[in-house]
Amino acid sequence: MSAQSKIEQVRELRERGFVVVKGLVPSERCEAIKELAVRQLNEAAQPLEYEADLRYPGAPESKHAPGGHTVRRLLDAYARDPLLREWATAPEIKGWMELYFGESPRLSRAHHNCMMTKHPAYGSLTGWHRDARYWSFERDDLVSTWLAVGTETVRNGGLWFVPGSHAMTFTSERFDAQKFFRADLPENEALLRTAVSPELAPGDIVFFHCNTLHSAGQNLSDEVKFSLVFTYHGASNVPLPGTRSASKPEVAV
Ligand SMILES: O=C(O)CCC(=O)C(=O)O
Repeated sequence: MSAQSKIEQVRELRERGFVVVKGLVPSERCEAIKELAVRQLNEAAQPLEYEADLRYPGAPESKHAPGGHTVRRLLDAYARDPLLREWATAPEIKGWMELYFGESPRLSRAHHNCMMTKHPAYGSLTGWHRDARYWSFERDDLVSTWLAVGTETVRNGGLWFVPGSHAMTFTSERFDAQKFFRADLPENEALLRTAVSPELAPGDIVFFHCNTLHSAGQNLSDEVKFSLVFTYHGASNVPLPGTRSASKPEVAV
């Protein structure tokens, strides 16, 4: 367990836009989660999102191309298995989110809510972005938990974050049409040089804000990388009616 207190972790999240908490999930639980993920991936248990659906750089051109059925996400993790549901609503997560939001937390089933799978072949890289780009809530104040089910490093496509970027304002020209932060602009490039990629061990969690700029490379190892990701917000920060954010019932954690 991290030596940092929960209060310090929340403070770091507020200041930097992300915080790594080491060893939050015990190794037996992490192994059970991995076993489940490997089984569900092998069974191609629906609902799934394929790399070919998104076509980020490195993904197959279509589902008919070689590697066309490479899975990017095992969707709706909350409904997949009690093991995942229990983690999503675990007392340690509830307590953490209560401290951050200062009110009862809600889990969004419309965003993230998935087991990310990054494959060595045909796994794509994800450009710089803010998760809030397509999310619609009263306030851009949501926090995601990224559980490293196995080791995550730059080599196998671990996350990169720009410290402090959650609190920065940018004009719209600094993003492209898909709302990716443009790495080709000199003023963006200078900021992106400050990015860091925390190495994660199995059971480590990254808590990150929905406006924190982040990206991830391709998986250059020879094993699939699994990461379990959920998103939370305070009860008063409701999804806007009629949007994708309001398309699934939320969970009172
Ligand atoms: O693992 C990746 O490629 C990045 C995933 C990500 O940032 C996202 O889905 O928002």
